[in-house]
Formats: sequence, C-alpha cells, structure tokens
Amino acid sequence: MLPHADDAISRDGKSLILAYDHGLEHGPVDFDPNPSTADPERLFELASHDAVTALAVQKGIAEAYYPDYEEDVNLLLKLNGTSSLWMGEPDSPVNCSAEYAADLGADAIGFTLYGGSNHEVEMAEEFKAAQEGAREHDMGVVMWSYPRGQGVKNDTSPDTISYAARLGLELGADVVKVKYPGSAEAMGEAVRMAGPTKVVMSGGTMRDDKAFLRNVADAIDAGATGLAVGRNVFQRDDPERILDALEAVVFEEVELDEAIAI
Ligand code: FBP
Repeated sequence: MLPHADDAISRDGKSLILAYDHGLEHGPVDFDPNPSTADPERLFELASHDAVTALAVQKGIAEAYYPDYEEDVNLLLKLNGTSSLWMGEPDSPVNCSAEYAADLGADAIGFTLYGGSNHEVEMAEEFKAAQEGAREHDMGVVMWSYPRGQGVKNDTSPDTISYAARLGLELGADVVKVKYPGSAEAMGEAVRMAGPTKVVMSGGTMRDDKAFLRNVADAIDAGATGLAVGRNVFQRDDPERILDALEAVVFEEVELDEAIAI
C-alpha cells in the first residue's frame, strides 16, 4: 500500500463507504425494504451526506449517473462483481479496467477477492492488473476480502478474517474490507495482521440500530478505520438518520448511547 493513496475516499483518515453494488450481487430483492432505493439517484443523494466518504458502484451505474454528482460524491468503482444467479464456486468476473475507472472519474477502485475459492489464482492475477492500473492513475485500492468456497470452513471465524485482512496487505490494497469476526478482540487481531493497510468492516444484513452501531463502535475501538455498508443504511426507513449516527460514531467519537439516541 502507498501512504495517503486512500485520502480521496477518507475523512481524517477514516472512511464510510456506502456500498451500492447489490443490484448486481444480490438482485432487486435487496431494494424491497425501501423501494425508493432501486433508483440510483436516491443513493447518490445519500452519498452526498457528510458522513459518506465514497460511493461504491459498478460501471453501468457510474456511467449513467456519476456525471451529475461528481461535485458532491467520491466515486469508488468496483471492477468486478457477480450475480447471485451464479451457482458455481465463488468467482467474480472483471467487468471494468482501472484505466476506464480513471476515465469515469473514480477516486478509488474496488475489487473482490474470494481467497480459498477454486478461482483464487485467477482472481489474484486479475487483482494484480487492477492494483497496478490504479497506481498508474493515482486511485486508491479497496479490496473486498471475502474468503469463501471449497477451501474455507467458516468464513467469519477470527482466523479467517485475520487471513482476509492480511491478504489485503500482501497484495497491495490501501483498504481491506472484511466481515466482522464476532468480537472486538478478533477485529483487533485482523487490524494487526493488516499492518499499514486500513481495515473497514462490512455492514452485512439488516440489524437493529443498537446491535449495528455497537458492532461499528467495537470495530472502531479495535482499530478499524470505518466501514463499508449497504443494506444497514439503505434498507432503513430513514437512511439519513443512521448516517447521522454513524457519523457520530466513526468521525466524532461520540459515546455509543448518545449516537443510538440520534
Ligand atoms: P452490505 O453492507 O449490504 O453487506 O454490503 C457490503 C457488501 O460487500 C456489498 O458491497 C456487496 O454487494 C455485498 O456486501 C456482498 O455480500 P455477500 O457476498 O456476503 O452476500
């Protein structure tokens, strides 16, 4: 990783990445709890909130909408992604180059690596091209490090998440996004394994405010530098309110009880 390569998608060294690749990864069913979020414009509006340091989308959404929002939103362009219609061993086809991401105005690129999948070898080779392309264009590199597939028994165990975080450092990510390993202690170990690569927590399926914010606060206390979150923001009835609370927890060091009361 390079010092400061993620500055464009950070605030005071921390990040809150709003993830919106769910239309590809999970399909329209993810928009059902809050149907207005099927419209990408709604997410670009949410990404204009002060708490959000970047919006992660796929190429097609960036092409169609980013020109209207480039003043207000930092773009994190995912270069690979797969649909839940795919039933094979975990894989994520590359659908965009780093060069094209730079042409679209991206501040950083995002790339999923399924360590432990039978496709890990090709995915790591593809990550090399993406990472080196990002370096040429001064874009940050965010790895979605999600071990899964035949080589992985438990994809959120502390050991697996520490390994996931370490893959980010070894392969040259500036930020590595991992699932929460179940405790602050385990998160702290993942952060230690990532060295100078920053670790952000993945949001996961919808939880109540208290449980979700407590996880986020624990992760930050353990040394994570923020989160990359989709459903726990956009599936709520009032996504702006949870962004206010996340801003308090991630950037303003507000006590958890006070943030929950926002
Ligand atoms: P969530 O906060 O909604 O979990 O989003 C984070 C994310 O990594 C998305 O970028 C991606 O679409 C999704 O999770 C993938 O989830 P999974 O592969 O675990 O179903």
